[in-house]
Amino acid sequence: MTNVNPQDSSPQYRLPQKRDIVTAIPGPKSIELQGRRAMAVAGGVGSTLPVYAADADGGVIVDIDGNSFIDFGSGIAVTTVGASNAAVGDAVAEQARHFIHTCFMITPYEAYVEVAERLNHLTPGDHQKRTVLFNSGAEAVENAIKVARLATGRDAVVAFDHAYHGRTNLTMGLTAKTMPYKYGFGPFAPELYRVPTSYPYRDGLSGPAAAALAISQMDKQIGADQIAAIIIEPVMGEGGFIVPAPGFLPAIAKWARSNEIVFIADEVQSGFARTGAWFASEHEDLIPDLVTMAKGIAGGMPLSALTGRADLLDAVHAGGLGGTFGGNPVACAAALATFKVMEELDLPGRARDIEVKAGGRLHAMAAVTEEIGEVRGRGAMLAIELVHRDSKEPNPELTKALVAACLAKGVVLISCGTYGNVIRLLPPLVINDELLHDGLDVLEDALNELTAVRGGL
Ligand code: PLZ
Repeated sequence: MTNVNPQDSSPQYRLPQKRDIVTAIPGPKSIELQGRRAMAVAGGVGSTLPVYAADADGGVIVDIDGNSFIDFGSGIAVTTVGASNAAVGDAVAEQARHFIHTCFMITPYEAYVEVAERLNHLTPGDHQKRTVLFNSGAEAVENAIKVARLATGRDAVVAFDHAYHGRTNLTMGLTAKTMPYKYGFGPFAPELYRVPTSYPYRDGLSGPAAAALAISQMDKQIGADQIAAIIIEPVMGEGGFIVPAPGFLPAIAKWARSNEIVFIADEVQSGFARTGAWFASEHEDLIPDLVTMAKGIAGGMPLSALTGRADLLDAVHAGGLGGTFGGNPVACAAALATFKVMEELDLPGRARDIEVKAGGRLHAMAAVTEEIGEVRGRGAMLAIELVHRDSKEPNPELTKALVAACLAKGVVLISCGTYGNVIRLLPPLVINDELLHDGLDVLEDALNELTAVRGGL
């Protein structure tokens, strides 16, 4: 397990931190398991990669055939402190030996209260805050909307183009992309509206100009005094790691405030050190009314949170918020250990360091690769948007081929984007530099090979 070295506060690893491919990919055991899976697991569940995990630590995932892959995905931005962090594992085991569940709504316990205290402190702004815990990102988002509607007495909720907020009925309605998330699963909840976001590479607009467009639509098409909440990811995740142009988010937040609309920052993917700050909202000094969190919060244990203005969260009647498993004690123990590791290893600082190192490499690749339309992101939430040569036409074919080529060479990469043409880098923040560079070498070679072979097509 990844441990903290007491001498120099660097991560220590249990598994060898190396890329090592010993079979064809997928290997025979993964192929066999894939056959069993097809007969047992619902066909609607996808898996990006055809290899089955046996072990993971620091920056590597080892599959059941003994192949060691460099992990550039962190299970979609979750295993920020490593997939088997020793401190998190110990906290989980210790809590499990005492009690795994009592239900906070029946017999409460300290760890839940302590996580709430920590989140009230860690999230942006020093106003009075309250926290409620759930199991998934979608559940946190769903409850943020419930709170905003009750507190404002209004119905309308605004989300943005390219948004991703989850797969439950309400959050599907907020998510922008139909395939695979929404297709055929409607009808969706009423009073959900969508307005344009800021996507500098594609809209060419300044932050204030993009905000003016969104605000005008909200004002004219919905009516400011009808809107309960505006929800946005400060760095849009599944939609393509889109960083809005400077000034966009503050302008939207300011308009929300002046119209008593609840401004919700969905930090499910961007939170917890990932972007080089505890929360991505901090990069533009945003103080959201409500913040939704999940993914990296508990070292891989399922936990999510909604933190925000005390007056909003306390407006809800007692018993109005909850759930059987929400704030499970084992998950809370994992979260407290995770926060400690993030502080001890200064993982926000490490994310900024990765931005310089990996971001620099990606910019160098972009300088010689016409298919890279843009390099963007914050901290260790980095991406390249792939296009066809001499145009901004999305290139999902190259994206798919690149993911497959990197996997075959031992690098786990995931794609995203409304147009399926964005490669995202989300390494665990405890990955060492050697592995980071080795993974980027593989990406660079694969990119060179594929763009040369394709002759720019
Ligand atoms: N809000 C910003 O990124 C989850 C989903 C992948 P859950 N993103 C990855 C997939 O295909 O299901 C996400 C997010 C933002 C909310 C969510 C939802 O979080 O924990 O998956 O419910």
